[in-house]
Amino acid sequence: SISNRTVHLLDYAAGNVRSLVNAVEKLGWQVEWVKTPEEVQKAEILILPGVGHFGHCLTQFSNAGYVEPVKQHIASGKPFMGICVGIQALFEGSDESPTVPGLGVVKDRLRRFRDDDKSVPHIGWNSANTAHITSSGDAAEGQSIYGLRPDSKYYYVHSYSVPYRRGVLEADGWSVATARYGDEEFVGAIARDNVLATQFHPEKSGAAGLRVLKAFLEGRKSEMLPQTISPAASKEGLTRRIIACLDVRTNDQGDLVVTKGDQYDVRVKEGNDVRNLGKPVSKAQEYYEQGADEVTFLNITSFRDTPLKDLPMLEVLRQTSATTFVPLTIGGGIRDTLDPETGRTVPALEVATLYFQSGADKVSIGSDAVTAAEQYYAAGRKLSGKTAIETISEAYGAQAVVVSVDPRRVYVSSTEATNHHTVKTSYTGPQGEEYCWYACTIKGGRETRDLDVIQLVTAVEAMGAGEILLNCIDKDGTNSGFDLELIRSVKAAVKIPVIASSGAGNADHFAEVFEQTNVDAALGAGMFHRGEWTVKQVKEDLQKRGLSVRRFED
Ligand code: 1PR
Repeated sequence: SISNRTVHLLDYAAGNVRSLVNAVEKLGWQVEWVKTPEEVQKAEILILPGVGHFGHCLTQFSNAGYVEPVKQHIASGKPFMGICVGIQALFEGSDESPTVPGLGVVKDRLRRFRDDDKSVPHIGWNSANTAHITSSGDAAEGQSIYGLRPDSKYYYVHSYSVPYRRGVLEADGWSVATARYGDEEFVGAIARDNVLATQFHPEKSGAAGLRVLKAFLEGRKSEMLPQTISPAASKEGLTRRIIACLDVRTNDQGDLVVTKGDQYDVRVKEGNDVRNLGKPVSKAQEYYEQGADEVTFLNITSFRDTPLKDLPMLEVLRQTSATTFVPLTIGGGIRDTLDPETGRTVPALEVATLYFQSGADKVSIGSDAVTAAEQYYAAGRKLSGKTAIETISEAYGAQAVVVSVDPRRVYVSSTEATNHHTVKTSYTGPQGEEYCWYACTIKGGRETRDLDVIQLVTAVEAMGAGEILLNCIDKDGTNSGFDLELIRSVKAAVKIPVIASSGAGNADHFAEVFEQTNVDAALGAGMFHRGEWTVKQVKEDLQKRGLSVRRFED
C-alpha cells in the first residue's frame, strides 16, 4: 500500500539524484524508486530527474521501455514532474542530439544557447519569472504557479533551452515561467494540468527550490504571491556566482580537515602541522547558510590516496548533500586509478560515478587534465576518446566536468623569449621583466610542466569540459586580489564559463574581478575560513555596487 506521502523517482542512471532524494525527504516525503517500466503504473506522484546529455539519457530511457508507461502516467492525470533533462524529454527533440526523439508531449524543440556573447553552458542562478502569466490574464494579478516567485533565483546548468515565444505554448494550455540569458529569453518552467517541469534544479536551488518542490508534492498548482512581492520585482538575468572552496586533506592524525595553503603550502610554520580550519561538512553547511551559490571541495592530498580508499571524502559528500541544497563540486584524484586492494585500474568514469552517487553535481579534474592536454598536442590535437574529461562529459554532460588549473607565473624579458602565450604584465618580474606566461603544474603545484594555461584550457574545452576553475599559485592565500591578467587571457581563449580563484581577501576583490573582467564566477577560501568575511557580507557589498547577486532565502 502506498502511504499518502510517497513519491516515485524514475532512476535511469542519471547523474546526481541523491540530492533530489534528500530534498524530497527533507520535505517529509518518502522516495520509492521505479526500476522497471512495469513499476511506473504503481506511482501516484512521479518525478523524472535527469542530468547530462539529451541523447544519452533519452536513448537509455527509451531502450529501457519507459516511453509508453510514462506517457500513460501523464495522460492519466496523476502528478508528474520533470527536472532538467526531465523537462527536455517532454519536448519533440533537441539540437543536442538531432536524431533522438523526445516524448513530444510539448510541441517545441530545444536549441543551443548562442556563445558569441556569453559563456555556454549557462551555469548559475537565474529567474523563473511568472510575471507575464498574470499580465496575459492567465491568472489573477499576483498569482503564481507552484510557488515560483518572480524575484527568486533558481539554479540552472544546461547548454540547450527552449526559446520563449510569447503565446505559443500558452495557446496549448501551458503556463510558462521564463528566464533571460544575454539577449535570449527561454523557458525556465512549464505547467499544465497534472504536469510541472523545470529546466532548473529545484533540489539545488536552496529554499526557493524547496518551495517549488513542496508546492508540487502538495498539489498546490497556483497560489497568491505574498503581498510583499510584486511581479515587477524580478531582476532579469544570471546573478554573479560566489563560490566557497574548501581545500580538504587528512591531517597527520588521519582526520579529514579543512585546510588552506599559502601559495599551496598548507603546513603552518610553527609545529609543521597541517593547518586545521575546521570540519568539512559543518563548514560547507555554514557557507550554504551564508548564501554561497556553490560549494567546492578539493581533496588536495588525492594524488597520494586512491579515491576508492577516500571513503571519508564520499562520506563528507553524502552528509553535505543531505543539508546543503546548492551545487557541490568535488575535485582531487579524479583519474584512472590503481586500486591497491584489487590491483585493478579503476577508470576515471567509475571514480566520478562514486562521487555523483554520493551527492556531487560536478567533478573537478586537475593534474589528469594537464596530462591529457600534453597527449592531445603530442597526437597533433587529436582526441583519444579515452580521457577522464571525454568519458565523464559524454556520460554526464559537459556541465558536470570542471577542470581545475594550477598555474604559476614564468617571467620572460620579451615575447620572443618563449613560444608560450605571454601577457604583458603590470606586475614586473624580479629582474623587471614586463612579460610572463603561466605554466601549468600538477600534484598541487609540486611539478611544473612545459604547457601554458592557454594550451591547457583550449585542449580541455575541445575534450568536452564544461567549466574552468582558474587558480593561481602566485596569488593563492595572499589576500591581494585575483590575477586579473590571467583571468582576461583565459576568458579570451574559451567559450565555457571560467571561475576566478586564488587571492581573494575582501569584498572589493570580488567587485574588482566582476567589474574589470567578464569572468562568470568568483571563489574564496581563506578569507571565509578565517572568518574575516562571510559570503553574505560579500554579496551585500556587491549588491550595493549594483551587481546582481542571489539574495539568501530562508
Ligand atoms: O590534481 O586532479 O588530484 O586535483 C587536486 C586539486 O587540489 C586541484 O584542484 C588543486 O587545485 C588542488 N590543490 C592541490 N594542492 C593544493 C594545495 O593548496 N596544496 N589547492 C590544492 C589549491 C586552490 C584553491 C584555493 C584558491 C583560493 N588551492 O582550492 O582555495 O586558491 O584560495 P584563497 O581564496 O585562500 O586565496 P587533482
